[in-house]
Amino acid sequence: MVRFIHASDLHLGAAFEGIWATSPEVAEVLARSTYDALDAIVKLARDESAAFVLLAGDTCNRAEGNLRAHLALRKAARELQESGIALFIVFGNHDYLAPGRPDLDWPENCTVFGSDASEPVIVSTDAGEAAVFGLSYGRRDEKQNLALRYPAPPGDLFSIGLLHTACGPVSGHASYAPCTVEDLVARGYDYWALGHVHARAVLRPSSPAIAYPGNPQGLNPNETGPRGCLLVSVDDRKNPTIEFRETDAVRWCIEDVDITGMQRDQDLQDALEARLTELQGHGRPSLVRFRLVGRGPLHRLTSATSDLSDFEEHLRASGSGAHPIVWTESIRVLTQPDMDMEARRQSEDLLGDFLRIADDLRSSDERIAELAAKLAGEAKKPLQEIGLDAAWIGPERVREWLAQAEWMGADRLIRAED
Ligand SMILES: [Mn+2]
Repeated sequence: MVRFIHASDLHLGAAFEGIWATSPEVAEVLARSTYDALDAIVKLARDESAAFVLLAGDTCNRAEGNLRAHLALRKAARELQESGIALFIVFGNHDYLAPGRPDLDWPENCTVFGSDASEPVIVSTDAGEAAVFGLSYGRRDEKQNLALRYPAPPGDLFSIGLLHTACGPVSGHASYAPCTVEDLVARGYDYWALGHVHARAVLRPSSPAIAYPGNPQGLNPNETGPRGCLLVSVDDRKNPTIEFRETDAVRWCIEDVDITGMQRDQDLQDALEARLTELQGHGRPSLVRFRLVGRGPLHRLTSATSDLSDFEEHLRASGSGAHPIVWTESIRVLTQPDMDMEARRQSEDLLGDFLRIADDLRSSDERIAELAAKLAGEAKKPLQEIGLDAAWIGPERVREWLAQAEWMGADRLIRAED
């Protein structure tokens, strides 16, 4: 049985710039987290006696000016070599083969694929041989379908294609080296080790297996839950068994807190603190985005921006000195005022009209996406000035704003009625 590890999108050296300003002790833990995840991959490879490790691109966050990341990667390659484990690397859109990238010697067990036609590397293990093919990006915005350049595999060996690609329609990721599942199936390989998409996904379980392991360490508030790599065991009939293994050092999570039934400010504070204590019990640093939901009198408090940031600051101060750290990334408000909105939505008056228009807009994915694109276009420059990408404005955020606008508008119309 051949056994190997498939990982991608480590983004070694990701900087988490926004967090340094507010919470340097948290930013420090985060800045270390991608390196910790690499250590966890090396340890897993040893513990599981893997024959080789595949890194499917965006291992380093930047191609240039990121020497620390490249040195860490080479250190990992040397550690694997000491344990007799081979390493295969392709570079992606973040760590493409830029002329100014660090020029380092790699140990013998390590294959870094170039951007030209790929020759397979045959890796021999106690359990048999496998052939590994790969192509690195020669440029950041690779728009060619690289999958089509992978040659026919040698028939008898278990053959693996290592590729950084946007396979099929992917959302939330740039369409680099786009290909389809059908393109990959047609190449005749046994396993496609993909990278680029940060969410774990097994697109096909076998003949060929096609998988994204997701990133080994979550990088932002939307990359929630356990993160890691894939441990793949292949039997003598070339059937792979794919298992997920956690490698993340820090975990992002979204916690919904329901204000329904709460009467006092203290009730909310107790609920938030109880949730932080619970997370701390998990024994790993947690970065939390709270979403306040439900309906009740506390809506007035949660919709007052200054009160909310006081809450945020209080929770951050109490959590960031703790061990392990439990840090409040933000508190998002999705609460509703204390009234029967459904009844009001049916009524034939100005408030009813307003609520129905809001509801129509909210229930159309297409119009939400349109609105997000429009706002992202308008706000591109100011966002850049504070170091944010236009993609920061996505459908999820627009839905939040719409919900807030709906309740604010309803609140004012009701007060005007009174
Ligand atoms: Mn990528």
